[in-house]
Amino acid sequence: MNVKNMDLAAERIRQSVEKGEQVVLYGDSDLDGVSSVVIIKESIENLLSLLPDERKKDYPKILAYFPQRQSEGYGLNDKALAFIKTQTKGGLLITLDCGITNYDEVADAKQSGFSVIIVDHHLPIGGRLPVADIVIDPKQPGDDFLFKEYANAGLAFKLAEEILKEKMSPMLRQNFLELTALATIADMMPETDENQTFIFEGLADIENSRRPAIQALRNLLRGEIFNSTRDLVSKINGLLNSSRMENHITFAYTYLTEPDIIKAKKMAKELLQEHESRQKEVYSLTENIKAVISESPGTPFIFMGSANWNIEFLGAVASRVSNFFDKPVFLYQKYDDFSRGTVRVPKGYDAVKAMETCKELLRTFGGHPPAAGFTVVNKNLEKFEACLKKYFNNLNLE
Ligand SMILES: [Mn+2]
Repeated sequence: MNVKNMDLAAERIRQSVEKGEQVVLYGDSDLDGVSSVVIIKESIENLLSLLPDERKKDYPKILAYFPQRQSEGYGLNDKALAFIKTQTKGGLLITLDCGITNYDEVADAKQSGFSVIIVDHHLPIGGRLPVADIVIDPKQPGDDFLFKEYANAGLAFKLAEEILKEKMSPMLRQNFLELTALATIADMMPETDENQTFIFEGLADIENSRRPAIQALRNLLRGEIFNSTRDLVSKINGLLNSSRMENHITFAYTYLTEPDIIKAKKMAKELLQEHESRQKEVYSLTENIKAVISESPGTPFIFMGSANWNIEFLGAVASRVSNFFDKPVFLYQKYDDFSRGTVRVPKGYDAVKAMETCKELLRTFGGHPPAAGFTVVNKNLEKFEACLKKYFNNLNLE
């Protein structure tokens, strides 16, 4: 018993390797998406390495694409597809950590000659699925597999196991599990069932990681004292949380797939510097918001935004503010016509459910109960706030 369609997707991916078909890996740009892309890319490369030499050379290079959150939003989008079409005429498009709500875009990709596999762990809206060839999502209707709370990297790992079967060496398995553990923690998935195993096994030997990127970070952090492997992991995850992109590729992806330890060490230093300046931004914004909120206590939730705030930092800020006041927090960056926001809520609340009650007012929304995001046209901002107020007031009465 496995998550639905794992076997079908693995078979389809093995076929594409057999045929020398172009593969496009389209991942969300956070650590979970990036780790998922790395795992599938390296699984395919592993299969390729077993092919005879004369066949290897005509194999098209795997294309990876990550949408930039600020300019492209979340998930598949038209601009991205247009770019991908300039790079390749059809092939196998695999979305990772996104795609499950991209109805139009998936249909468009299909029409343009792509086969589409969706690997996503987000909730399909109203149970409706895009017209992909194969959908892996434990939350899709008809998936009877009991555990549903995998990070997307957990799904990618299970798919890698199906793709490679006995060809997966213990070393490669350990290598993939490391990324799966980091992503499961970064995505704040519940640490139960198989997630617990992934984290336990993935972190067991992280100090001796074979991946140059992880080695380089461990090296760079030698001077720091960590009370536990968990502390080390939060630091590593924080450093990998860079928003730098080049040619539709995240820096985290370039870094994690860098085979050369010398180059990886240089990149690790850049990550550390970036992280430090990001920390400063997050700290000052958090303190500003705390000061404003303390002047008006008593509200059931916090809803704030500004054109001067950078969405990039708002997730981290919202987490801190939510922890501090023990209240649901909605923070957004205001653009010309619409705003993009991020939500963090304390235990017992459900950010997605809250927004579902206001969905007519929103352009997009999605995520997980503790952490979610939305876009809303600016003329609906006040109505959205009022709608949330009603929801949270009613909730507190229960
Ligand atoms: Mn995810």
